[in-house]
Amino acid sequence: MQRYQHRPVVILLALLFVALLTCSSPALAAVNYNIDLEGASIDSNWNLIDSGVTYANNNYDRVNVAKPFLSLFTKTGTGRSLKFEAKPSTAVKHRVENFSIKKTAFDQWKYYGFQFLVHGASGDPTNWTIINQNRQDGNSGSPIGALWFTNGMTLAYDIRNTEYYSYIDGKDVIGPSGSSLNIWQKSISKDVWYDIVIGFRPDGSANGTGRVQIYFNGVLEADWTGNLGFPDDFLGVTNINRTYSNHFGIYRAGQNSTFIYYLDNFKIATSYEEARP
Ligand SMILES: [Ca+2]
Ligand SMILES: [Ca+2]
Repeated sequence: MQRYQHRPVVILLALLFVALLTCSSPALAAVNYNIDLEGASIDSNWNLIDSGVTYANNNYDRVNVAKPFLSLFTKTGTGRSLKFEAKPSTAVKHRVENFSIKKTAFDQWKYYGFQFLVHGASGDPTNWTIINQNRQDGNSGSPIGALWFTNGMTLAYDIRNTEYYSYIDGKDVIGPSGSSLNIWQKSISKDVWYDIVIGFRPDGSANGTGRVQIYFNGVLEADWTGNLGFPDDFLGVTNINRTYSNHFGIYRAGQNSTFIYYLDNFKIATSYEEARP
């Protein structure tokens, strides 16, 4: 009798294990953030609050940009979007940006999906104009992933790694293969809403497992694999961390023209399907 007395406990544990296995798989994917701008507000410090989450401003420039504005202009004609505006000026840089997520770990997928429109009152960019960027923590250098207008109305996605960089923690240096690697380009019209989803998985090492996917209007247009981001101690910078922050808004070289951009249904998720705006 003695040897069988634990049998019900063993059976119960086995059932629990099976139940856990069955339930855990679908929970792996998740929408982390959903910035639909409905019921959102912008406080006096230019922080965005949507569905109880605060997206802190990263704005060092309140002279050459306008305060972000909750607009009635949307793709569907209902609800709210977020309007960003940079003004014409000869200042070196213009910045009106908010953080979406900070200290995001490397070696895992995040998908950043949103709708956007460049207003017809905007001048064609004449210098770099970033609308979404991933910046590696602990390095004040250029972004490791940037969605940007490089010149004119060509939207591009560029990445950086140990071969491609332009500025590392105060050292103005260009990588052996150039300042950044372009992996996608698209000609954009003003006054047209577009959908984009950026899949981003930095590795920050030399094993080539970093990956970026660009879905444009529902079509996979770029699927790039390689080294993405910087390893610890790169070029002697001891505080480079294998985490990054995502910023959205406008960050550009100073230009003598207006740039107005609308953003809506910005989702951050662990799969493309969930991040589709
Ligand atoms: Ca909301
Ligand atoms: Ca909306």
